[in-house]
Amino acid sequence: MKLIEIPPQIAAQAAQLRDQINRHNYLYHSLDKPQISDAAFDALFRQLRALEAQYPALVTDDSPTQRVGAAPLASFSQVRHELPMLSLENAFSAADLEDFERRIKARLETDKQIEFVCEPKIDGVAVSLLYEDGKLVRGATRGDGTSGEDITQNVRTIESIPLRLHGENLPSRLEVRGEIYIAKRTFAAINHEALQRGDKAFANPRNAAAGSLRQLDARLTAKRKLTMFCYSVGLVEGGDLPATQWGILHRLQTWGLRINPFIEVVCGSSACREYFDKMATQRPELDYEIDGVVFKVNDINLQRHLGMLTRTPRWAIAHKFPAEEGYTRLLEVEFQVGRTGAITPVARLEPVKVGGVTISNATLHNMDEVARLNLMTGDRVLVQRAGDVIPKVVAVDAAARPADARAIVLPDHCPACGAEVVLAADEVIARCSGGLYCSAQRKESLRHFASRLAMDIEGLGSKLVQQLVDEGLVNNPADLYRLTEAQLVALERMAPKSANNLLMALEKSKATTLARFIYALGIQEVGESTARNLALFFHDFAALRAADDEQLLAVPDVGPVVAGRIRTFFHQPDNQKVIDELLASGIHWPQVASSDVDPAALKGQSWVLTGTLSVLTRNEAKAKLQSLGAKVSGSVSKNTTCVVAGDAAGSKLTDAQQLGVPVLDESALLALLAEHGVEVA
Ligand code: I6G
Repeated sequence: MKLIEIPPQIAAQAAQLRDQINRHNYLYHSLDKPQISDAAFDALFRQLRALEAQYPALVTDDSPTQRVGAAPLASFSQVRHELPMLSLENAFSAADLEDFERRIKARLETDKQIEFVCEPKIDGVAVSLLYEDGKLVRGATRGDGTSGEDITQNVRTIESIPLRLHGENLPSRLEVRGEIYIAKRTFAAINHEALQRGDKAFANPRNAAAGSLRQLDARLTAKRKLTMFCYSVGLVEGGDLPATQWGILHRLQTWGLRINPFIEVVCGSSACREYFDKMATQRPELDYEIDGVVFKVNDINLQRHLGMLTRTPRWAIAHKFPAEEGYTRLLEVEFQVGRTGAITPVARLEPVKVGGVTISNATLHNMDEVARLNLMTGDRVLVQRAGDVIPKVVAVDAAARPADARAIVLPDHCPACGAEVVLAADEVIARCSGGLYCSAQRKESLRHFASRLAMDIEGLGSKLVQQLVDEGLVNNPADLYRLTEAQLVALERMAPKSANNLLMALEKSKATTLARFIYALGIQEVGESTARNLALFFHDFAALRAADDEQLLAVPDVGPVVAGRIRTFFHQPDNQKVIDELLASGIHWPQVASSDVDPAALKGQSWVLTGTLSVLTRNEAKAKLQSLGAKVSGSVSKNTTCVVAGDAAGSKLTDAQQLGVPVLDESALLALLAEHGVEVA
């Protein structure tokens, strides 16, 4: 290949453009003080891209044009943190804060006031960034604190994270820690789009940020507009940092990293409490979720003196906010019909602002919950948003009950199809008995079938499903694959291009996995994780269809109720017909690999899971242990073989320590599973 020589003035121009872009990025993202318009910034960016296109040898991997572009990964690799990423002790009251200060003074044997750095605690995802000679070389999740996932390609897409640090006295290796998050406004837009597509909304911005960082294709992460506040350093080699927490944070800022603008230094625990109250007032106005504030001893030498407990530093504490609440009036209760006919009461409320968010709906879960609350329409109710965006009614102000309050009565007929509503003796959930005759159930089943974690049919959201069902074009999932362009363009607001896109998305969705297909069928009680276990166990769909109770009960996570649901589903003639038609339409998946897992490797052992795991969900960890024959129990006894302790593990960990039961952290569990051939990616 002929290399084009780069004229020196072109190289200098590219370097200058890169510096300008990095500087304006810093002014905009880190200092929140933009000096040029978006259009002027875009013009600089376009110029640099044009030069790099003309002279590809100019491209460096820390060029601002190179944030997105890496090929999608097959899986994330694990990263061991050279210094563990700790957790924080929690305080819930002024007394806890006073205690914190008292312990510090006692340990330091001093009566002098202690200086604390205070900052908001961002409700996001903790990460570590490693810079070598100023260049970002690795991004990793906190994971279990000992090891996390390598998310370098994903953090590179985040514009507030510099690909190269600037300024003086950079250490040769510097690990920066902080919280990646999604702004409230961006979160609302992401959820709006998800709902339009018919996908499930994220429960809160933290889940949205975590989900976005766990994308194997960094181009998807780039679309999510994540950002980051840095709050401390980990590893520092080949350079010195200031001797105070405050100084370190501001040094990070001069190097191009983003720190929170509300950081303050105060003296003593009562000033800390004042800061807490101030941030609690400020909280609704912030464009990001915070769940409390963090206090750290400012003097790094004192921090060193104080040292650490097993998982938490003695020199820092998180003071958490209580759940946000507000009173309003229950205007009406509506009954929604889900995919499996479950009838859920939903509270329609007089709009009320709680934690800066206007709430006008809340779930009431089921009629037992309505009875437990002693709730009547017209009541004054207390609504809570506990970090989550799905609010709930937590109490009734019985003294304020109006004279015309009305009892809430479960309808005896389905509000969508009029079929009888039944409440089985052993269930709390009432169901519409209309089955597939109920248009609400049909719509919900189709929405589920098309959703992202099921067949992932792009463009087939709730609105379109509603149109297709209402027009009588689609009654079951197999009908989707029979749709024609002519039928689609005849729908209101459906342009030929959209019709074609949908047909292409339907065609694309035919190449799936066995686990997704099983999940898409919407069998009651068969969620994503059970569908995966069924696929791994049976490998073959025909074998699953024909499975008897004994075989089903051998699948991890499947008990008698779930086994019964699966058998009933596959015995139903209507379901059999739809499945045959789906398979005939060309839905296919790669053969599920037979694994070398020994299903009796941990036979006779009893395991307990506690705390929050970060790589696996608790259910996944449970299923994987069960796939090796272990029993997973909810409480620790002297017969427990081992306890797996995640983050913020509670009394089960203490029980294990007292009883001398071995305790593993998540990374040790992952290693054990991998040793036994269980996939953990
Ligand atoms: O989880 C955390 C949130 C915020 C932190 C933290 C923090 O500082 C503002 N700081 C430390 C040292 C740790 N976790 C371990």
